[in-house]
Amino acid sequence: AQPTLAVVGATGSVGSVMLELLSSRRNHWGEIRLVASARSVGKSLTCRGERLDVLPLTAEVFDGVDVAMFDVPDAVSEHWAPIAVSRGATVVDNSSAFRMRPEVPLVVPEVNKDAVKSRPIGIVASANCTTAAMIIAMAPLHDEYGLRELVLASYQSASGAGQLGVDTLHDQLAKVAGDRMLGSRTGNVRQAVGDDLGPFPAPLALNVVPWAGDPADLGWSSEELKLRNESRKILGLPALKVSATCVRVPVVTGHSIAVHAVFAAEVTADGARQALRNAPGVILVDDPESGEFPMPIDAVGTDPSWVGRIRRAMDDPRALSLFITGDNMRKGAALNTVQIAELLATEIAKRST
Ligand code: 11C
Repeated sequence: AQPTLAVVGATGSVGSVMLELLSSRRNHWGEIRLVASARSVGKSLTCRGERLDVLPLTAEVFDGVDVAMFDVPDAVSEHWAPIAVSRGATVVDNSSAFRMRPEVPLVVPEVNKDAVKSRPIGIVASANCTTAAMIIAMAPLHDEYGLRELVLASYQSASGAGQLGVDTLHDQLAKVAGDRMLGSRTGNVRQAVGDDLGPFPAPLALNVVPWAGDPADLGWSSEELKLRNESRKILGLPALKVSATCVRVPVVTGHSIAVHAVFAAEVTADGARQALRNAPGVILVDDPESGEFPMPIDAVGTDPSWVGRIRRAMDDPRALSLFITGDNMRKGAALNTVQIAELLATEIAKRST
């Protein structure tokens, strides 16, 4: 029999991309159970062409479940993932609750898929959206040149902050549309947007906001520390130097990262392109003279990390500058989680033959 899958957080914005992926990728699953908080009960959603009722999050819902994908807030994962495990499921969690625990593998399948094999507490963590998009491109460059340091600036879209982020951006864009004075010395964007900033600390329309996540140590944001800590763990480089500035931009979907990477060996732009050309999960889009750059408007709805603007640093033969864009709802969230769940399904299928 094919394994049973639970999707916890099925009614959320990442949950809905998970259902799309489960409906369009090669099927690994027998029964699929859609699970959400009590307020979503009574709803039904389509998955694999079938209408399924949303079930409430209870311990019993995990009975008979082989793999449970979670996309819920950290505190919900923290509470419910161990309960799902106690009922016999292996959990693939997309929150940040377990990512840095030593006994939990943190997996981006294109980079470290073998890490899923050791999961002593039955939980596998899926990486942060910005980290996942970036690390897929940096891993092949690390294999080629030996990565020593990353200096990063992210350009993160509104959907990273959930449906409320997307709705807030659209509402603000409607408020500022047509007023050609806005953003100039005489037009006040804050006034036009009003006080309701949704999940953002400042207006996002006609602006960039150098803050994503929660306050962490010494002035860093949680999102910036995730990029550092998760990159180190996924690449197995505990001493990797990482300095990130995370910025929210008025883009609906698609997180981008400007990367300055320093390596142990000397690099060339052509060598880097060669290393990336056949790398899993990467698409090389690097022909600026014909207007080909990685951009969120093109990457949205696609699976790979789009990589381009590859240059050797003018002042350091061991450093590269490049730009990466990926769909934060797909590789950054739903797709990475689904890919990990599929690795587990394949393992279960092998075990039962
Ligand atoms: C954002 N990256 O764009 C965040 C959302 O650690 O999975 C995802 C947070 C995470 O706001």
